[in-house]
Amino acid sequence: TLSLDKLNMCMDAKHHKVEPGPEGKLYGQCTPWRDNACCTANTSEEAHADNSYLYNFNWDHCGFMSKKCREHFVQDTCFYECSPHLGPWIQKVDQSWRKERIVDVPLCVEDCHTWWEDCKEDFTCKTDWHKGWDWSSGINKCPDQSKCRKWTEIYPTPKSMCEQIWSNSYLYTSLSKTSGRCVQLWFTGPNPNRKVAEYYLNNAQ
Ligand code: FOL
Repeated sequence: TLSLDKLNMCMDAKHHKVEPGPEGKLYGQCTPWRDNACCTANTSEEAHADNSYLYNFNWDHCGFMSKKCREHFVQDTCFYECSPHLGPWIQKVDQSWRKERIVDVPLCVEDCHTWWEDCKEDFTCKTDWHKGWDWSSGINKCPDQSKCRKWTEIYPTPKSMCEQIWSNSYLYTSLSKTSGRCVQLWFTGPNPNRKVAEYYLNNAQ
């Protein structure tokens, strides 16, 4: 039976399970979610592959993405696909590939800053990676009018990257991981984001 438990639910999107639950084995960087996850083991494995079947998304659209930068995108994919505690930020959308999305999830400052720092020597061509690609080859390529440029020209600040890259999935905050009021992409042990969801559910934004 489907529950409407905002503190423990999966969004209705492309690869999410209907309900969160234990997975036993999740792959690589997705292992922190294994006790309670919205992703399957298969999705967790695909989250680590280039041009994976999840979205056929090509990280290397402006030459090779560096390993340290890519690790953050893998972590973001694990977070997006596996998190069971995003209820307060789930909204309905009218998109061909998903019925629900996350909006303005308050991201911890450390996670946003290290992500941007580890990518700032890389290159990209677009601020919003959700739309406007040339998909004619099956994977996303930069459209003609969008030239590859230095990361820092496209995203001058960590805030601009974290908020714009997935069309406001994340809200930039200056909150630290220890505050308990921002979500963490990187964690070990029990999922710290449940308490964050609880806080925002009781203190509606
Ligand atoms: N990570 C986070 N944190 N939030 C997300 O929303 C998210 N979404 C994805 C991956 N990680 C995420 C999914 N990424 C297309 C492009 C990227 C993508 C999913 C789909 C895509 O097909 N774009 C088309 C438009 C499709 C449409 O809106 O109908 C394009 O024009 O490029």
